[in-house]
Amino acid sequence: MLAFTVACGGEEINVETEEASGEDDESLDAEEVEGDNPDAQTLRISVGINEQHPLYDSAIHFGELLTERTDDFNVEVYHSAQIAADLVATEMVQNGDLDITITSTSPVMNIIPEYGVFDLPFVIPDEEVADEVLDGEFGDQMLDILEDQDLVGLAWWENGFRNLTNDVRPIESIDDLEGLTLRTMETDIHLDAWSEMGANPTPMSFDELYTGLQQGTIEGQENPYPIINLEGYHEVQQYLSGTNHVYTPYIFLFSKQIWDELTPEQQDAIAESAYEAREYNREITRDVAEDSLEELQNNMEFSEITDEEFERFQEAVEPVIENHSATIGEDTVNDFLSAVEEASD
Ligand code: TK8
Repeated sequence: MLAFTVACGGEEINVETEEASGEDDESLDAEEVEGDNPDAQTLRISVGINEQHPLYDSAIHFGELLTERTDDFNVEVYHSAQIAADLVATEMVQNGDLDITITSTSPVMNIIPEYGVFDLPFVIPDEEVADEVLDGEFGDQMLDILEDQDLVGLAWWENGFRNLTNDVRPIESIDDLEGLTLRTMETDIHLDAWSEMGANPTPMSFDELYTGLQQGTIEGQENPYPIINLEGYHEVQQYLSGTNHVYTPYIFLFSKQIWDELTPEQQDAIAESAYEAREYNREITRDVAEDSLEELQNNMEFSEITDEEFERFQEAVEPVIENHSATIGEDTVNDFLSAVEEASD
């Protein structure tokens, strides 16, 4: 059992996980991508979402690309936080106890405050801008700062634009949010944003979310369409709103301690495979997002947010950038806003 505490929303959250011992644990369900080399080194990847989600498939695709490039490695992909939920998995990668995790950037802000920049709401307007910002100088700069924290950031993959679900009423206007209890990721910025919008948010690790919704501990949550659909939140939530309030990247994190033991050729093979799999990941994630929305519209009551209402949401969260600039770092916030502006032209 691995346990530690993170501070979020002025409260301490206890994070616990059953640490998986890996290879020989028959109780774990993983996809193995293997070459012919019996002496190959096994790289374990942990993802928090389930095996239906395009992230899992993309991680397997990474394994295929890597084993085509070299027979030095096998890859094992573990889904559904079997090894650990995002934040703990990231800590394990830092400590050299796990090779790779592909996580939302949001929990990473508990380790590297600059990573909160991606949580500022209503900044990235569409996927084209997201790609340009992440693939450009700003994205590189954000990858570079990981190294001081014993992490090697290899590629930006996609979680996507987040949308709101709940089980109380249709949310069409910001006024409808009043008092709604919402799960947010473990980031102060999302907590603050939803408080500014009038809801009653609470931070929770992703692996507790379905049960929280099912048991009614919380009334709503927000995630991209593929997650809402493939994790089955429509089974326990009736209403869906197209809020598109923030874009969450997935980041491919490799353990620096393990990385430093590899040869430059091995490092290149891994880096190139992670980078190459990015295109595949974005493509399938976007396809699945479209299909997921269609399916969700059949299973939930869907509300579009009118342009007028969208502006009211945006106005309500204006203080959030100012409130969190000092924590994230003024320079990082300004670089991010400039990169988005440039990409939007
Ligand atoms: C899955 C999480 C998830 C995130 C969340 O591991 O916690 O709501 O959107 O994707 O990273």
